[in-house]
Amino acid sequence: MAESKRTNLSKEKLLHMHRLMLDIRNFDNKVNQMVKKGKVPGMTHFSVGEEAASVGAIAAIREGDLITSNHRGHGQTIAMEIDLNEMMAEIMGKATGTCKGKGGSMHIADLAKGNLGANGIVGGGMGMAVGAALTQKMKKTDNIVVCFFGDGACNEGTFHETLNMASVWKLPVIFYTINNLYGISTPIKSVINIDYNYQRASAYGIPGHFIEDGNNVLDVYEKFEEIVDYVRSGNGPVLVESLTYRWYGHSTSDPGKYRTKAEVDEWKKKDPIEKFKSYLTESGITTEKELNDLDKQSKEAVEESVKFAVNSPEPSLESAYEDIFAP
Ligand SMILES: Cc1ncc(C[n+]2csc(CCOP(=O)(O)OP(=O)(O)O)c2C)c(N)n1
Ligand SMILES: [Mg+2]
Repeated sequence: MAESKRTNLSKEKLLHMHRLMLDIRNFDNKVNQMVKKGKVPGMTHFSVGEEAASVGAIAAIREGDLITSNHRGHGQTIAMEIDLNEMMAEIMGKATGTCKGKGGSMHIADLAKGNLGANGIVGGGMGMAVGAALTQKMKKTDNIVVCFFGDGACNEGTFHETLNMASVWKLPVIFYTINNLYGISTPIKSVINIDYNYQRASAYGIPGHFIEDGNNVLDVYEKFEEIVDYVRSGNGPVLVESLTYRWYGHSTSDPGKYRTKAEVDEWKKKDPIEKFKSYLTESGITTEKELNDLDKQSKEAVEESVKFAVNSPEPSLESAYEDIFAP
C-alpha cells in the first residue's frame, strides 16, 4: 500500500535527513574496507543498521544544543554534520584529523558543531552530559544536551548516579539509549530483569519513552520533537530508548558468532534507509532517481574523504607533547 504524507517537514529537510543516513552507511562501509587494507589503527565500531536512531534524534535539536556519544559514535558524529574529510583523517590517525590524529574512531569530537565527543569508556559520556547540562542551566541558556549510549551502558553505576543527579537538579538532558539488543556478545535481556531500560525512568521520577521502531527515522524524529520541547521548557531530564540493530560485529575484531544468520537477515529486512526511501517515493515527496543521485553524491564525498586522509601527513613526533593537560 502506498504511504501517505505524514509530516510537515520540508522536502529539503527530509532529503537532508536521508542524505545523512546515506553518509553514515557509505562512510562506515568505506572505513570497513580501509580497516581490511590495514589503513586504520585501533578499534572501530560501525553504525550501519542504526542510522535512523541517530539521524531522527539529531534532526529534532537545533544549533547551540550539545551531544555526547559513545564508542559507536560515527552515526551521531556524521548526523552532527562533521566535515567527512577531517573525520576520515582522524580515523586514519592523520595530522589533519578532527583531533590531530590523536583520538581515532572512538574519540572524535567537534566542539564547534556541539559534539562534545565520542567516548571509549562505556557510560563515560553520561557524566559529561550532566556537566554540560548543568552549565546550560547555570548560564540560563535554553540549550539542551542529548546523551547517546547503548543498552549495555545502562548497567554501569554512572547511569544511576547521573540520572539521579540530573533529576534532582532538573537539568536539560535527554538520556538516549540506542538498544541494539547486545553489549558485545551479551544479550541485554539476559542482564536486566525488566523488558526495557526506559522503564527505569520511574525510579528517578522522570518520564521514560520508548521508540519501538528505531529504524523508522520519522518515528524517532517525532518522538524527539515532543521530548526536546519538554526538556527545553525547563521540565528536567527524560530517558528515552529506541530499538534497532547493528548489522556488523561489535567491532572490527568480532566475528559475531553469538547471533544467528537468520536473526541478522531478519533485521536487514528492516533496513532504515530502504524504509525511508519507500516512504519518500510512495508518498510522492521525491523520486527514486533523486534518491539515487543523493546516494551517488554521498559516495563521492566519502571517496573524497579517503583521498584527503590518505594524502594527509602523519602527526609529527613533537606533536605528541602538545595538547596535553598538565596541572
Ligand atoms: C567501563 C567499560 N567497561 C567495559 C568496556 C568494554 N566494552 C566496550 S563496548 C562494550 C559493550 C557496550 O554495549 P552497548 O552499551 O550496548 O553499546 P553497543 O556496542 O551495543 O553499541 C563493552 C563492555 C569499556 N569500554 N568500558
Ligand atoms: Mg548494545
